[in-house]
Amino acid sequence: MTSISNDVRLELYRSMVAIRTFENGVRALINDGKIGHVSFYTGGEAVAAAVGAHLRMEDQIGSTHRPLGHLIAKGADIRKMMAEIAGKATGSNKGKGGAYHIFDPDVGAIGANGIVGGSVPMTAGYALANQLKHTDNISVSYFGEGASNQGGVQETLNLAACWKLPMIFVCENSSPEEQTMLGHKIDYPQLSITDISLRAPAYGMPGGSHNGWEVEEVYKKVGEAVTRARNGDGPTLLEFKIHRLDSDEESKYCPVRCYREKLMKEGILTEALDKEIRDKEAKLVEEAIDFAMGSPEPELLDAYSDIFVEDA
Ligand SMILES: Cc1ncc(C[n+]2csc(CCOP(=O)(O)OP(=O)(O)O)c2C)c(N)n1
Repeated sequence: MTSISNDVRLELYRSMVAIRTFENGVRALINDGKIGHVSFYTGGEAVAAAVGAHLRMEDQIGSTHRPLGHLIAKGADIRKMMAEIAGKATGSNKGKGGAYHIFDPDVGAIGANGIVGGSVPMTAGYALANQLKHTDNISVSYFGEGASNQGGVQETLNLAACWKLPMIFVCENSSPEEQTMLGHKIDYPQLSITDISLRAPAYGMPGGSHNGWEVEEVYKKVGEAVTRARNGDGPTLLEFKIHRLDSDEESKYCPVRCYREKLMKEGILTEALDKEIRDKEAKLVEEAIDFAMGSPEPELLDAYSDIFVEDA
């Protein structure tokens, strides 16, 4: 197995800290009564950071109702993101999308979606476009374990396998399967369907289930799937088990904490470097908050603009 360079390892850590810091900034605004509800990504940072580290700007991601980590790891502008969440005219989508429908096409973030499972077929559309244009760009579709049972998601898995679409299905599973799927009760020899990735062979694609709080494990598995997709070998269904967490780093399943401890043990991260990384991300988030809070509300009549594409 190829080893991960120390530069990449530190970048994975920085990316996770960036996501956590940004979401904690959003939490503070909610607590101050300055913005409304947001579905947080906290606990999934290792997945987004690892996926983001493998993708190019030209690759696309389709996201969920918990999109902030996905977008940050894809390189989205956090000032515009913060303004979008605050419903301001300077936001990524001029304040019309909010946290649940945040897009940043400049970096291939082609849509968070408040409809559970809604972005999965759309992301396959981008994969099909990449294929038809004969590029080796790929698309990554994030969804949750609840979304995995949506009809559109199942249809997309099937079609993506049949058409060998250059895409990766990334299921972030934060609930015990026993609560949502009865596959574990199945009574066939050697078969117990408790992992969502076990649906992959049913559709004729590779897949696997892994710890989603261990960033290097995620990075390696995503890397294999990215190579497959770029080489024209079709899609992969990866399931990452994660734990949805609060703002702090107390949990043993906190990806930021796990990785900080690992990198410190190995002498790659020091207290001083950790502080430098955190201070830098905190300053960027502070600037994003100032930008968002100082930005104007959209004009009422702007509600009618940017609805239809003209001269398409
Ligand atoms: C089509 C649809 N049905 C129901 C809802 C209400 N809803 C919002 S989040 C959610 C749970 C989604 O679970 P999952 O996909 O596992 O994501 P998680 O929240 O666990 O990350 C539901 C049912 C919705 N937004 N869209």
